[in-house]
Order: sequence, then structure tokens, then C-alpha cells
Amino acid sequence: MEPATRIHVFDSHTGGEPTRVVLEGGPDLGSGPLSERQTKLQRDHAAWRRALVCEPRASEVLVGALVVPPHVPDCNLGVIFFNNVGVLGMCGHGTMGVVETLRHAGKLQPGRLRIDTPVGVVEAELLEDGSVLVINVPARRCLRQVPLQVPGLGLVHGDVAWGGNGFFLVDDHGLDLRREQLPALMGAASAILQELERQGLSHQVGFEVNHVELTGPAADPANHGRNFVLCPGLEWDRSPCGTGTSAKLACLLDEGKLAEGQIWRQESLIGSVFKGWMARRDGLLLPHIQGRAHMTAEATLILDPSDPFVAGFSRGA
Ligand code: PYC
Repeated sequence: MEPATRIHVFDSHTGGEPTRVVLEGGPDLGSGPLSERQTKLQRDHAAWRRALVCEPRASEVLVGALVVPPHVPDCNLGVIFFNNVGVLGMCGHGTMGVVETLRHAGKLQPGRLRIDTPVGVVEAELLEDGSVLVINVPARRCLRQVPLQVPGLGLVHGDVAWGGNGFFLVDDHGLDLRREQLPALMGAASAILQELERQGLSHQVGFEVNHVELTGPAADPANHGRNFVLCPGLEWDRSPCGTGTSAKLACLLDEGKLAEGQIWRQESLIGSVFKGWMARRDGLLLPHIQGRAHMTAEATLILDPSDPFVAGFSRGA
């Protein structure tokens, strides 16, 4: 009988959104650029991905982070993020989870880390108060107030923005961003996502617009806004979503509603908060996102080849 594969994982959550980090023992993806290795993970290792972040060893909300040697020479590490249906370009809450995991494992190098990702280099630093600052790839708003007729919801308008993933940000959804409204929020955001796919909006902007961000007023007056983010695998982000907050900052700045360096406190559906601001470097607008991750578990996953569900299962791919 073939022996079981064992994979050591580090679990954390950032503002309620879980991350599962693999520091070693991932599939061999070669040593090419991170975007190439991301493609290999997506194409050749779907079973490994699902085994890590889907049932029966996980729940579909989990985001995985595979730490690999970087390709960009001055980076300290490389990371490929993935979820229940595939790979992600970047992940803000996940980057905070990676930094907290490295600290927990005694592997965090002092100072600011440069992290190679499939969508560019990001920086991250563990701050004295235990929070993590992520300096994301440049964010931008690409399309403003695109009208979208959504079956069952009606006409909404959305900004299309890049924040390391592609977002459709809708303010005129007419829903309360409260936990009790979760079924209605899921229904509305899924219908928007489906309509975006049907209309092929991604082709217009050159990146996948596969995250829907419903935005609205904050519940806590200390914060500036609240969001509900639906990810491509139809899971909602419990955190304020680092890449979603980056996309929101890009829209606010473009709209003249936020100045460079001005702080925006973004609240999630469960009330967790990321602090964000935009700062310019070499002419590029870089989102700065600050939040805190906490370790929840260290475990060894067992992938028993005789298990009919060794490759995991999900509602998606
Ligand atoms: O924090 O960027 C983020 C994120 C993306 C998907 C889930 N979380």
C-alpha cells in the first residue's frame, strides 16, 4: 500500500478570515517566475490545492498560502495564494497570516520583507504592536460606475478596480451590510458575479474581475466604511479584504474623496478593521494596509491514498 503524504500546515486568522500556510513540502513548481509557478499549481496540482483548503480537511473559506523561494533576486520569499476554486493573484489578509506564521515558526527576518507574488512584489513588516503592514502592488480604478442589470436585483453601478485581484465595487445595492442580512448579501453578490461573467467584463480590462465588493457606511463611527466581499469560489471574506481595501482606496483617490496619506479605516461584515492609506513611490500609488493576524493551529494533514476523498471536494473546481 502507498504511504500517506503528510503536510505540515500553520493556520491563522486575520480579522476573522483564515489562512493556511505551507512553509515546506509543497508540490515541485520549478524555479521560474511566480506567475509561471502559479499556472503550474492551478493546472497540475488541483488535487493538492483542494486537499489543503477544501472539505474534509478544511472549510471552503480557507485561503492557502504556499511559501516558495523567490524568483525576483532581492526578495526574501515568494508566496502563491489559492482558495477552494483556484489561485489568487495576491491576498492581503493572507500576507498578514504569512508574516505572523513566520514569526510563530521563528523564521521571520527582522525589518521589512520583500515578497515575490504572481502579480508583483509586495512588502510586509511586523510592527511593534503585533500588527502587520502590507505594502501592496499598485492599485488603480479602471472603469467608473459601469451599469449592470442584474436578474433579481435590478440595475446597479460598479467601479472596476485592481488591487492585486480584480474587483467590481457596488455602492447602490440597496442592502444593509449587516450579518443578519448574509443570505441577501450572498444572493446579490453572487448574482452580480454571474452577470459580470456572462457579460465578459474581464475582457475589457485585461484582468479577471472575479471579486464583488458591496460597500456602504461603517457601523462603528470610528471607521470610514464597511464592505462585503464575495470571492471567486463563492465564499465571503470575513476580514475587510486587503486587496479589496486596496481597490477601494484606488477608487476613493480617483474620485477625489481621499488624499494621498489620508487614513481610511475599512470595516468588514463582522466588524474587523484594516487601516489603509495610499502613498506614492516612483510615481506609483501603493496601497498600505495594516491589520493583525493570530495563530489558530499547527497541524499535520494526512493524505491517505486509500481515502476516496484524499483530493478533497468543493462546490467549485
Ligand atoms: O485579503 O486580499 C485579501 C483577500 C482576498 C481573498 C480573500 N482575502
